[in-house]
Amino acid sequence: MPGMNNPFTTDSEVSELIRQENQRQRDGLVLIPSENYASQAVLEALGSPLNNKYAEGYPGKRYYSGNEFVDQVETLAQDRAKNLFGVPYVNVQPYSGSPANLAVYSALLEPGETFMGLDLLSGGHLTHGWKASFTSKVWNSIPYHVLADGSTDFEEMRKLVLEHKPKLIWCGGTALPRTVEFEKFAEIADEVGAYLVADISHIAGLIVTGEHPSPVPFAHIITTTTHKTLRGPRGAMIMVTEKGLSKDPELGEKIDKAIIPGLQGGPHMNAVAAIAVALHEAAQPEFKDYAKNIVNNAKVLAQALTKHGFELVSGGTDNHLILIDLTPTGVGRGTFLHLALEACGIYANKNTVPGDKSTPFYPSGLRLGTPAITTRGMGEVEMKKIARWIKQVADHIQAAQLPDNIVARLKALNEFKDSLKDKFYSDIKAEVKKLCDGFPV
Ligand code: DSN
Repeated sequence: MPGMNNPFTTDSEVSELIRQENQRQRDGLVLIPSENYASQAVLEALGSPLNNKYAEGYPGKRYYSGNEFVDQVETLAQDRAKNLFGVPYVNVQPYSGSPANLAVYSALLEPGETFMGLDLLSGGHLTHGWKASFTSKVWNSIPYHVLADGSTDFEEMRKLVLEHKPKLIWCGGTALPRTVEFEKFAEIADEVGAYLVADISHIAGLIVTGEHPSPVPFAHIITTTTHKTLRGPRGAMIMVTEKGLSKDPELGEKIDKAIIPGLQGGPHMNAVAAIAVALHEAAQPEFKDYAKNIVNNAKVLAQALTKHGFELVSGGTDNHLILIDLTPTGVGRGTFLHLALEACGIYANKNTVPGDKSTPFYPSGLRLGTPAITTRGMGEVEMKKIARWIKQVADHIQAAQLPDNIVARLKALNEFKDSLKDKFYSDIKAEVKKLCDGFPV
């Protein structure tokens, strides 16, 4: 079967690009906290003939024929998710996280109704109501924020909730280094009878292993992608809890209808099968060790970075993710550091920090995480090495500052990109590759 190790031969151009991307993933340090290495079994399910099947509808109720086996695949994925998360209802068909979140809006709100979500600049997701997202154009978005130390500003949030009486409140985000306090969110949401929806995309793998508290007793609905700490294929799930069903016994059917015929056509049955495989893997005892190691590695990396003088949002981490605030060395420097690290084969991403004085395109922070390098088996020694490289690179680019003027910014960025051809970067890249060779994917 064609896979990452045996690219197909009928299209040499695409096949060669896949080979090169595979090599990049092996030779570099993937520190982007939302990326991971899915298992060969997951990749094979994705590349299987299930790709060829149309299965609009749900098991036992499809619009096309020939569903004997895909029905069983989808039921298996549903049952595994229900058991692993402890929920009575799940939909495994969303194409990815954004469509899953859109389906929740469409199941719960009429256009124009009010909802709340964490502001993007505070670490929320685009679909939690960012001004450029479709979600804030169709529904009325009221953002809440985090404080300078990275914790949720519950005082502000409660005030806004009581004032605007949102019908839906999102909790969770994409750049939160600390534990999400689901119980506190639930207390406030319950005061106004709002639906609490937990987006656990980043931490799903930590939740199923007990490394992060579960939102199940507190939220009505839970959405998650399946490719981050859960280490499955790109895809998503929407779950309804017992609490959700007691609020509205038809919530499950409403979500199902929001997905199809509301938003999507045929589910990607190859992805549904790969989700089933990933859920099976996540239920194994080894996955518990994996999740524990993710968190331990993140803590060690955070401590090492702090020792090197970096300022971390919230001062550290409780999970898989670290957010470095580069503001003390200049506003908007995340872009420069992320590019310089990329030149060394170290992949992290530029990110806004709470109260960022810059923009999402030129943010002042760097977001990094340990799920992918932990999959490779790296541990404390490697975390310390990685922290040293990040320090070396940050010191090397100290002079790079973001000009205020937009035209000057582009010029500065282009000059900076040119400077990355320097031997300083290729030397570190060679050392990074040497380390990676010791931890095969
Ligand atoms: N793009 C994802 C992340 O990196 O966190 C969220 O959708």
